[in-house]
Amino acid sequence: NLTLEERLASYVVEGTKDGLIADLDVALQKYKPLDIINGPLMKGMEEVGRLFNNNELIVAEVLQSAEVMKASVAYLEPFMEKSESAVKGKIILATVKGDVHDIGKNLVEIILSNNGYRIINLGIKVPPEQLIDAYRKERPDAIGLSGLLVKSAQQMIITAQDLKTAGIDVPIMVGGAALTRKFTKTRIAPEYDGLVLYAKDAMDGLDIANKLSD
Ligand code: B1M
Repeated sequence: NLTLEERLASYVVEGTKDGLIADLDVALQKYKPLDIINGPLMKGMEEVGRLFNNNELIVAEVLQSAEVMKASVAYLEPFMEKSESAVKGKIILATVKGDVHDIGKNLVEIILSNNGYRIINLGIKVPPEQLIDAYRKERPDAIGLSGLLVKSAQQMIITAQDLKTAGIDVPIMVGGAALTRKFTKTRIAPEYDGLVLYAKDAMDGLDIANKLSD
């Protein structure tokens, strides 16, 4: 017999939604929505990553796990705290060129938009040119880049260089499992004229956005 927390992780690992919503409802009596995501569901996703790494899961199975995670986030979203504040700023979000992972980025979008930010989400595999066009059209207060592949860290460096060449110097926030705290400005873009800030998770991203908008 599994505990609630173990069951929640196992929906993600098994890639099944049978019983998911009922258990999310139970979890909501006990935890805040974001703690359900960052706790048991994330634990399941880490296990998926481990199994995938060991060739014990195939891409199609990982996709099903991703579906469970997305369905959970969608279900929990309306229960998240929202601030009624005036718009604090406009932020463009993108997963960098060559990278399709978007669950983390979309979580960042939810947290930021629930807390007073207008988000322009450009989606996945976003090349620098598309970011530059979007910047010129939207004039955001910051650009957020997400990447989960090791090569995405390199892509962020290229992106920051291209933004600089285009004369852009708004703060850049970077995040995703490909990165660590070391990825501050000196690593990503020593020559970039604006700030480059690393966010370890979506709440950290909100803290950074709030500091920038103060
Ligand atoms: Co892929 N994948 N995947 N994958 N996948 C990883 C990243 C991997 C670590 C798994 C592994 O091998 N252990 C590995 C990367 C290895 C590496 O580069 N060293 C990997 C690989 C290899 C691949 C493929 C190459 C596999 C293949 O095709 N052979 C392929 C890549 C395709 C491509 O991008 N070109 C691939 C594909 C996929 C799926 C499509 C099947 C699916 C993604 C579905 C989707 O996103 N729509 C998938 C998944 C689900 C994963 C794992 C298992 C889980 C990722 C996830 O969603 N986590 C992952 C292993 C792992 O991370 N443990 C893995 C949950 C999410 C909430 O966390 O995105 O980290 P995360 O976001 C966090 C923080 O990082 C932060 O906030 C969130 C938490 O609050 N954050 C930000 C993220 N972005 C931020 C931006 C910010 C601020 C914070 O500001 C802008």
